[in-house]
Amino acid sequence: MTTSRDFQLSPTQIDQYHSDGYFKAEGLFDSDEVKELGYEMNGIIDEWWGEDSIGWRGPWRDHYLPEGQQQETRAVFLSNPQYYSAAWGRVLFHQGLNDSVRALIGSAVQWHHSVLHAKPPERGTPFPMHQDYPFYPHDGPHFVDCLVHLDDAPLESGCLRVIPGSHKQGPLEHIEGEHTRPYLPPDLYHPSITESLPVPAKAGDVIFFSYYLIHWSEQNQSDSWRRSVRIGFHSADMRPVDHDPTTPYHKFMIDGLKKRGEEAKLTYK
Ligand SMILES: O=C(O)CCC(=O)C(=O)O
Repeated sequence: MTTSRDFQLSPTQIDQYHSDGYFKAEGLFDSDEVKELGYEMNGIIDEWWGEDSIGWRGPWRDHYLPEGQQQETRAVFLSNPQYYSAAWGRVLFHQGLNDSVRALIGSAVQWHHSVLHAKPPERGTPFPMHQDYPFYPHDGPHFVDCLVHLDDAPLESGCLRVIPGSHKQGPLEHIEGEHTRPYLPPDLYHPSITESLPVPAKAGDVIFFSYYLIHWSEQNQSDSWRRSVRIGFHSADMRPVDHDPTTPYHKFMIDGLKKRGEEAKLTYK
C-alpha cells in the first residue's frame, strides 16, 4: 500500500515546478494526518498563541478591497506551530514532504520557517500580488515554499492564485517599508491587469512554489475556515542576503549533510 509517507513526485510534477514555478501534490498528507494536525492547530489557536489581525497591512488594501471594507478583513497568523505542538514538529520531517523537497532543490535541505495563515469565514483577508523573496531574501534560487492545506480551499475560500512562469524573472522590486508588508506595485501587477491562475486545493494537498513565484489570493467569502501552513525550505548552501558568511547560520537540517564552507564552527569555549 502506498501511504503519504512514501509519496514520490512524478517527473512531470518536477518539470512543472521548474517550468511554471509551482505544482500541487494531491493528498500528500492523508486524512488521519490532516485530522491530527488540524486538531492540534485548533488547540494552539484556542490557547491563543495565534495573532488575530486584519491580515497584512499596507496601502495595497485600497487596490484590492472595496471602499469601506479595506480594514474589515480578519486573519489568524501564527509562526512556528512546532513550538506548541509535537505533531507540528514531526511535520518538518514528514517523509513525503522531505522526499518532495529533495526532488526539487537537492539533497542537503535546511528548514527556514513555518507559518499558519488562517482565513476566517466570510471576510478572511486577501493577500496582494507579491513574491515571498522580499520577506526572507536569500542568496540563491533554491528556496521552496510548501503550502500545506488543513481545509479544502475552493475558489470562493480565497485559494492561492499564481502567475505561472513568473519565478523566472528572479527577485522583483516591491513596495516596502515600515508602513506595509511587501507587495508589487499595483500599476504593474494587479488582478485587473495581470492574468493569474487559481489553484484550488483539498485538505491534505500541498502546493510547492518557488519564493520567486508571483502569487496572491482573494478574500475568503465562503462559510468555512481556510487554514494553511506555509513551510519554507532551502538548499543548505544558501544564506540570508545580509548574513556575515563567517558566522554560523543554523536551523534544522531536514535532509542530507550540510557542508561547512566558510562558516564558523560552534565551539564550546
Ligand atoms: O494562502 C494564501 O491565501 C496566500 C498566502 C501567501 O501569499 C503566502 O503565504 O505568501
